[in-house]
Amino acid sequence: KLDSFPPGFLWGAASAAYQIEGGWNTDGKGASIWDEFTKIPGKTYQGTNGDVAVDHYHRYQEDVRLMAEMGLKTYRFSVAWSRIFPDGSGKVNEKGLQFYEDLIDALLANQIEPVLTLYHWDIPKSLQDSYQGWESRQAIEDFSQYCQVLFHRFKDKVTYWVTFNEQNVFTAMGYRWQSHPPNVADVKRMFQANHVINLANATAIKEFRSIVPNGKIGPSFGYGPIYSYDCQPNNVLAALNGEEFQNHWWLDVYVHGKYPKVTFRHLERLGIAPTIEPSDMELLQSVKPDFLGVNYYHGGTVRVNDFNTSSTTNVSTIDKSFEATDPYLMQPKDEQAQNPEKTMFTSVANPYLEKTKWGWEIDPVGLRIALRRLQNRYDLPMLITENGLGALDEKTNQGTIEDDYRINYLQSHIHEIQQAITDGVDVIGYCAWSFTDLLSWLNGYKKRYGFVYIDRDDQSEKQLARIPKKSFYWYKKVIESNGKI
Ligand code: BGP
Repeated sequence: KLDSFPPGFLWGAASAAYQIEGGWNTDGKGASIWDEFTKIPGKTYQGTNGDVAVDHYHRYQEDVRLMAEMGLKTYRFSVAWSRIFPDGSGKVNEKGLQFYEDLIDALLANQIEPVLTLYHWDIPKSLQDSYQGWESRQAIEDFSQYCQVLFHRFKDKVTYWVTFNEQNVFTAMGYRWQSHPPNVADVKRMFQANHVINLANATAIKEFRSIVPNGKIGPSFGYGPIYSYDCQPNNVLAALNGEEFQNHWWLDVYVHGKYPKVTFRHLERLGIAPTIEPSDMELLQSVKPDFLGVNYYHGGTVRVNDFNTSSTTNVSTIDKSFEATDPYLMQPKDEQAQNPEKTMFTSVANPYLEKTKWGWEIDPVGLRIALRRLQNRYDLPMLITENGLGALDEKTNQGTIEDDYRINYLQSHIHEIQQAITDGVDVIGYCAWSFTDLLSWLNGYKKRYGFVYIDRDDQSEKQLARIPKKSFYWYKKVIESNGKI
């Protein structure tokens, strides 16, 4: 029999500013890079954007009432930097601060613990325009100013703070794949911006220690455990590479203040390692988060790249200056520099796992594996800051949403968390993604995650009406029973 969840376990749900708030230029808010990016034709599904989103900015009281009805213990949300500093720095916009204060007060009045994310991908556009955002060290200073305003204002109300949401995702999507702003395709710039963000993360945590001495702060990382395709030793080695390149590359910096050696050397050889200034590593080593935020959707399966069968290999173009010792360094260097992991591993489908409609593998046991690996390597309390199922929910003729598939998904993941806790892992809470349906960055409003359905067809004055789904009532029971499901 499994142990029950620890007393005080933080049962929650999560969201992010751009995905729910709307009011994109209301009460003095400035534009963020997402306000701009979603208007570029072809970048998002059917051109959807967050101008109105689910209008949480105007309806937060109604949303908090529903959270209270559900019995939520915690709610994770993000602050839009451009509401606080419309131009990214300079003058504070009091109305923006007041909005978050009102939200936090409403949560506290209902005994809901706020978890405040400082950065969920929306740097103010003016900072992108004036100095290329995260590529400039000036962003460290401006981010720190912004954080300090929030630390001072909410230090007595908010205990849990998240610095950056999924730094691994927004740097890759934004600086490599051109599928997020700033819409860049340059791996060297990606690693440089990533380094600056690491410094911003460390600087913010340093400030936090003196301003909010009793608070808890940490990053939320998009973690997926990497599996080897099979037990062929070269594939096992590829999985080791994958785990380092996809995960430890960030987590080792957050927790141990250092970059993993194998990946760093590899990037150096390719001329794409970040430029590190003398005091950088000292700064990174001087701070440590209080907890790790873990966003879990799925892991990845890898094997060694077989360049003999790969169409991208043209043997005649191989640069003879390659280190001949490594059998996998078979591509020209400049090509490798744009695809640095190709010689380390390649991703393959896992034959044992089902997928969602969007091709995301469904792997509850992977969550237990994730928690175990993270506990072993980093030994910090963990808060699951996201986990959930995107689906095309439809209203029945009775106007209800029977999302049993979501209940099954969440239940199986919660079960694995319980197993991990029984194993000895320190998990302090679980925030399902998401509370209401919201904007999926690239997939628009049809990919729904919420416990609360947002009716986008309703043209009455009740537009964007909130309808609790079947999963809402199920999760309410999970919370009431502290996870005895
Ligand atoms: C995470 C993000 C969330 C959320 C979630 C679901 O990476 O932190 O903001 O969007 O993924 O992703 P999607 O909307 O692409 O299905």
